[in-house]
Amino acid sequence: MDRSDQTCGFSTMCEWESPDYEPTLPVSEKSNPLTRNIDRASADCIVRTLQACDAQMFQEQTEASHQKLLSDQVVKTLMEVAKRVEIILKDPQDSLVVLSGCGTSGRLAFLMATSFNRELRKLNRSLVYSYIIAGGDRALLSSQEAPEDDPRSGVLSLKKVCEGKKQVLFIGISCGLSAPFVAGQLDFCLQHPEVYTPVVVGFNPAHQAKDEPIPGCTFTFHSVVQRMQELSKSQVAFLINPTVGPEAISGSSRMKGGSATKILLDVVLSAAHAAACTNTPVTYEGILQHMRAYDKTLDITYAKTEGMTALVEAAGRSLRCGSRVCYLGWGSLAVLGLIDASECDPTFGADYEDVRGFMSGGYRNLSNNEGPLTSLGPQFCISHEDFLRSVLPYLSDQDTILLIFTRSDDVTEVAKLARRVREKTSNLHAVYHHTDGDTAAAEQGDISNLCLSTLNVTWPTPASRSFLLMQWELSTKLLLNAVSTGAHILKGKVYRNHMIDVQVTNSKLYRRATRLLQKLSAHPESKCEEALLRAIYRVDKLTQDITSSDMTAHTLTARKRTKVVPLALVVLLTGCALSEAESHLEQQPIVREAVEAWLS
Ligand code: F1P
Repeated sequence: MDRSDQTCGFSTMCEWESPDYEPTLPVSEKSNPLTRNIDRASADCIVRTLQACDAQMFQEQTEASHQKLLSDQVVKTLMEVAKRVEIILKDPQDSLVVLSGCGTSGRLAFLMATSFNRELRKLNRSLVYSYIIAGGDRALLSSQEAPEDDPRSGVLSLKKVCEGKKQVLFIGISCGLSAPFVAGQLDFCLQHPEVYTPVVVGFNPAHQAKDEPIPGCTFTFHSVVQRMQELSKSQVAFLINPTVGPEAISGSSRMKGGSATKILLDVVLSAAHAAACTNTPVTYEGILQHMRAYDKTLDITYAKTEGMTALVEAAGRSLRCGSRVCYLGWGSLAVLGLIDASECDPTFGADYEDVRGFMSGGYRNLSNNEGPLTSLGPQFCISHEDFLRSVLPYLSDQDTILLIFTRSDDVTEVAKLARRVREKTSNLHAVYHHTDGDTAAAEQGDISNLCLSTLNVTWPTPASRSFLLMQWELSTKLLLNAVSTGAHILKGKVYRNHMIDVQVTNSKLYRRATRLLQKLSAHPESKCEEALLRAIYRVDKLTQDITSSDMTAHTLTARKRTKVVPLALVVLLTGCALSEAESHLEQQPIVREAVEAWLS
């Protein structure tokens, strides 16, 4: 494939903001004009394109555009929410701050709730944060998309964590303002204002919140957001919904949606902590400055384009030949490795063995609600010991191993593990965060000598260690998102800028898949849905049983299948039978190539 650099001309920066651009889609589902040909780009161009997409997060609001991260209204709302958290921190008795979401949003809720609780523990204060993730803790490490559609289970889990509480600040995260699980929780909060103050975080304008009926409910995400908008005038509900531009891979909210979630909530919770613990009042300027500092985080990270490109190339080579990519991390950066790896399955139809994360100390250091999950299967074995036992013996030079650590970690331990890995593969790389004031540890040189590439990220000495860690976390998220996305692009798992092998395991993904088939095949919706169902049920003719089943049944069956959308597309474009499409895709797994080869 000719991976040219043509996508790297970024002249169409704001095309997506025009009212005529994909007018039926919310911002979070639109395709980004910057990435139209990212599937054919070189590794270097992929990284630079992702940089340009991420930069859209910090674009200024213009008169015609939606509110942005740094917009006046957003900053004011962040201040108000921070003050609510401050009140709870000062009087934690019978109070709670709950962060909740599905998929990546739930994983980030977990990361922030546990990190800020850790800060409180250090100060000997009561812990006030709880997290909820749709599908429970197994969803921290694996794709559990179906519970996202279940508003009742959202409410039940909320009631459970809040039992006996008299004051709850509930922060519901849904990047697309779309998950029924979160809509149910917000609706419940609105019905019990004496206890609950709801905050919604998402990245679409309010009128673009999902308005699809939720089976068994009288509300939609849209109607909940409308009620909240009304109530936000009297500050009994809050909406934090700046737009950050379409995702680099259409709808992949794990990328900018996840990063923006982390930026916003890190800023809110840090401001509240400073106010409650060090008497530094929450101010407009303080919030704005903190947000701007994250803009610098992007600059510092992407200044390492060359190192990132080397990692994308190495990971892409591994995935292309059916080998694996492993992230071996320390501290909270390891959690970002676990998160990034867990998302490859639903996003690219990857196997859990393709990209895996491991954490020093495993569940001892993870601090998840349900404790060790190793009994659920090999996918849930996450410690470095698990890696040494079940992965290391089978490694070869084709596998890519990435060490992720900081100056604050035990560098001797990192060097020890690096030596073990190096005995099996030379394809070892490192990402190392440190400040310009740090003196290099002796072992650091050893580690670099053992690695094919080392991405040394040097940060200015910060005002606070906790802010430095948050920057390292965001930077690691950007890096790993680039590595896993870039590697899957090189493997052919992206068609133009769409996740062609997306799992069709909940209503949002089912609709997205149908839309994608319409866009790529130009056939009407009914025909596309028919092809999708044929690929899900693996039949050439749909039976009465299939057509009379509801979407939940379809998405449950799709869970057991692979390559659903690629198959449906080949069938639609060529008119061939499913079995033919299957063998064609086996010979040419890069879907764009498979389709073009057939059509020519
Ligand atoms: C939640 C989510 C995503 C995941 C996939 C399915 O989305 O689980 O995190 O990557 O797209 O949906 P949202 O509710 O935050 O929009």
